Amino acid sequence: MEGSPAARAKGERFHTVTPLLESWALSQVAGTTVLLKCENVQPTGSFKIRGIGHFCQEVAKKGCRHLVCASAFFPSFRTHGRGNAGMAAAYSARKLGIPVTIVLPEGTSLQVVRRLQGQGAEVQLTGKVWDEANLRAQELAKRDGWENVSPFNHPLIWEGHASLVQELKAELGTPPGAVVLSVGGGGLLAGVSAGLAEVGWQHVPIIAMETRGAHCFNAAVQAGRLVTLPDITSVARSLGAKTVVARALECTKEFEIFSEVVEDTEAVSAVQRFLDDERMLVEPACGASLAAIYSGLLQRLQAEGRLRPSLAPVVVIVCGGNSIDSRQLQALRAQLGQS
Ligand code: PLV
Repeated sequence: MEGSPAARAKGERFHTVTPLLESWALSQVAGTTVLLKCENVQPTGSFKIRGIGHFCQEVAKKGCRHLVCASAFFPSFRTHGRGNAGMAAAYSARKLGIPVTIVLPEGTSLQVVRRLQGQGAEVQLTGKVWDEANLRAQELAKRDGWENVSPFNHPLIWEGHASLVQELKAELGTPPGAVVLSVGGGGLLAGVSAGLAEVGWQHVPIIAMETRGAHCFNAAVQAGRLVTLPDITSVARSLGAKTVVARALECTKEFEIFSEVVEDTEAVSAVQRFLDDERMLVEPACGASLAAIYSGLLQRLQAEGRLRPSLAPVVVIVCGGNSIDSRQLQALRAQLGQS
């Protein structure tokens, strides 16, 4: 096994060091330099490969024989979408030569299923939303030698995501004025927080974005305890965890985190404007972060004195561009009355 591709994969890095690009258009809107951390160009189309790749490598070293992962996906009317966590787990498992089962909510399109199967994954469909698929994944993971890959709830996942901040430190040297990111289950938030602490940037404010109807972090922040949303009603299904991880809520005590919620219409307009401005098509989950700029939220936080009036460059994490294509964007705009 020593020299086999699977053995070598245990030591190899699965993610790419992503570009950090200055956006003229977004900087104009924000009145502050905006830098884009382009996680949409990762091998599996989102930042997820950082944490999930790291997690899968570590459990493979410990002898895991079968991986299982529940993933959320972008529901489509006619077209496709894919679970970012599922894609990252399937990719990592293939590299490691370990079988993998991906559990997705029912209603996932055949195209998603085929794409995951194309990565060599076995696919199971169950439940209506991610949380229900996850229960099934947890059940399967009780089998001997099986390991459940949580898309966001494990210290190894956060450790993997933290590599993103190490790249920022290496490229920027000095701390950014703020980091804007999207929150689903809270893994990216927990990972970026861990990374900020690691590089000595724990004072850098984080703007944590969600869409209404997938706002489990904001609900928890407001209540001061974990809250389970009754349902996911936002179109940003990749943000669709009903409860945020406890670590995300703890982070609010250790870091300066502004929890902000935008409407689906704002997230989807941001996707359209970003496509026109930067010629990159991203999914609504990422549109939530871009809306922090396009909807004037950053400037509002400055006006309210919560962020400094003259800020160092702000980093927006362009978290993923997977679960969308031009037809889906059109359909979303029509659904939200934008076209
Ligand atoms: N999406 C997960 C979990 O959903 C999934 O299964 O694909 N941006 C994008 C593009 C994402 O795909 C996700 C998570 C997030 C942001 C949010 O990251 P998190 O869950 O670590 O907060 C429920």
